[in-house]
Amino acid sequence: MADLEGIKQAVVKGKRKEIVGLVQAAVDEGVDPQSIISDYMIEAMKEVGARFEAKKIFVPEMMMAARTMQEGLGILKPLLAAGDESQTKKSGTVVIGTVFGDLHDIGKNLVVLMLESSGFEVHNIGENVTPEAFVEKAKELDADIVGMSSLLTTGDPYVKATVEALKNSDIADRIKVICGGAAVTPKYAVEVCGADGHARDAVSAVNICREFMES
Ligand code: B1M
Repeated sequence: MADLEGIKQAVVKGKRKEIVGLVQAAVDEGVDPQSIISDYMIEAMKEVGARFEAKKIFVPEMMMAARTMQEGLGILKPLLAAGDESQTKKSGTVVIGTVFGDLHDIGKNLVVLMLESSGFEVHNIGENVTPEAFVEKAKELDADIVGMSSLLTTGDPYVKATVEALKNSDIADRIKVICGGAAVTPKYAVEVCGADGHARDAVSAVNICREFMES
């Protein structure tokens, strides 16, 4: 039987050598890759965050957990990308990055993966991205949507600055702006910063981007 709890514990404890075998075994037994991510790996990262907050672990352990999750995701990514075969035509162009000062990339990369597997053309411009770089890339690629991820509350001013830079640019009438990540609430993103939408997870990010393209 698939050891799903073992997958969660391998991420929590940063056991990189174990994760690949455990995830592969679960996949071979037919466990839904999306469930492995959402119900076990993301839950594991929440536990890692709680342990860090409680000072039971420190940055090196958090880093090992992140690397372990990324190794596990490496097995699952191709399966997710192949998942939605109904999406054959391009759904829209999205530029996405993590805001200035923030190096967290796991959640953003999951959003990228889900958008790509839903037919969007996605340009991942990385982490620690300045407001100006978001605007420049969106212009260069004639993007339909710009997405930003923010995990640190110290990133709030950069979320606001980025939304404002986009909304004050000459492409403001052509693009929609979406924010997400643990540090950003819907109220802050939409009411305070002026974004067009907020998504709490990768699946809702896809749904909101689809709504943007339909409107
Ligand atoms: Co950091 N870190 N970290 N960290 N880290 C958090 C975010 C923290 C909450 C931990 C804690 O204290 N409980 C805390 C922030 C506190 C705060 O600001 N209030 C924190 C801190 C303090 C820090 C440092 C400052 C620690 C230090 O150095 N003293 C430092 C900052 C570095 C920097 O960025 N400048 C730091 C460093 C790191 C590591 C490098 C060790 C590592 C990141 C590795 C990496 O990303 N490659 C790390 C990790 C792993 C975490 C936790 C444990 C896990 C983050 C994660 O990957 N979650 C995190 C605690 C937590 O989140 N519970 C924590 C899994 C991921 C799938 O979820 O990213 O939320 P998430 O993404 C979700 C949704 O949010 C949403 O969809 C995703 C999938 O469902 N989403 C979007 C995300 N982006 C979206 C964009 C969208 C839409 C939806 O539209 C565009």
